[in-house]
Amino acid sequence: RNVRILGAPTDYGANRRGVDMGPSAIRYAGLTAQLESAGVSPTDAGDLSVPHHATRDADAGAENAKHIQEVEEVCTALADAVSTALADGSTPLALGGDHSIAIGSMVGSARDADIGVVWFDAHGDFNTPGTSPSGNVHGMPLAAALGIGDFDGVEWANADGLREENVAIVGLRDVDENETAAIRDSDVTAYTMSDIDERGITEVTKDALDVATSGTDGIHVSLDLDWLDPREAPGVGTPVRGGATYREAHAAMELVAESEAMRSFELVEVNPILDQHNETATLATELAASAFGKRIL
Ligand code: DIR
Ligand code: MN
Ligand code: MN
Ligand code: MN
Repeated sequence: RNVRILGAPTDYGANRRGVDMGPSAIRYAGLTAQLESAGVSPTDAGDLSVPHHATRDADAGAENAKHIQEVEEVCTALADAVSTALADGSTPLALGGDHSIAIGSMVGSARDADIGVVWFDAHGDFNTPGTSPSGNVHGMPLAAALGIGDFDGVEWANADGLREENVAIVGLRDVDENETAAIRDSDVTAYTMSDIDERGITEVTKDALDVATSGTDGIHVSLDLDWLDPREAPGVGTPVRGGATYREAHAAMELVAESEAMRSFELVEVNPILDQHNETATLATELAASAFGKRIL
């Protein structure tokens, strides 16, 4: 399969400088070589143009949805790039950047298809401007794509071909108070780290893939590197102890590959400034290889 790499070097959704260097860090860590070792043909389409911080008001946007205008610009461009890649027969691989870019990935992936989503993350990313304690849009992408709360009817943010019933979150361990209620009230399926402890990563990931593939044309896989334990992935803006291990993460990505359902993929929240020796970006490239089918034998 052909994979089209789309860099989205933005930090507007995270209010944290450095995550905008994620695409560079992931490329430098050897992404294309890893993808080739998985047997796919990568083409690097370069980076989307993201308005530079110096040219924008540092306090732009509402306090409860910081830099929402810039997030909209980046996501609109990414959605077009994702849907164009799919129309050309390629699998889009978006490189964040913070997790707000997932709005663009999902909108683009769901433009001409019914999709499911598997969301590997420590966090629920189910906030809205009305519930968010931080005002950072990277904590809102699932609610945005599903049109929840303030995002109801917000055209640029809603993923048309995505239904709550086909969304699975895997690895939850840090959920804001209002988010808990919103996730419970929704029809998304959420697996916490406790579920992984009890049932193992294989069973949980298989269930998540069933949720996402049931009645859909394919799935978007979103990998927030803070899903992993900070010992494995220290270079992220919001680390939370008790995450997935290196082996659990590879096992999950291998199941993603086995499902043969992946339509679009993204690696987000890599922040090389908070890292040592580009460890987290390197990990991201290895996990991408597993997700695209790399096997030892
Ligand atoms: C937090 C952090 N729940 C927020 N979210 C993150 O700002 O809404 N998501 N880091 O991955
Ligand atoms: Mn800012
Ligand atoms: Mn996230
Ligand atoms: Mn997260």
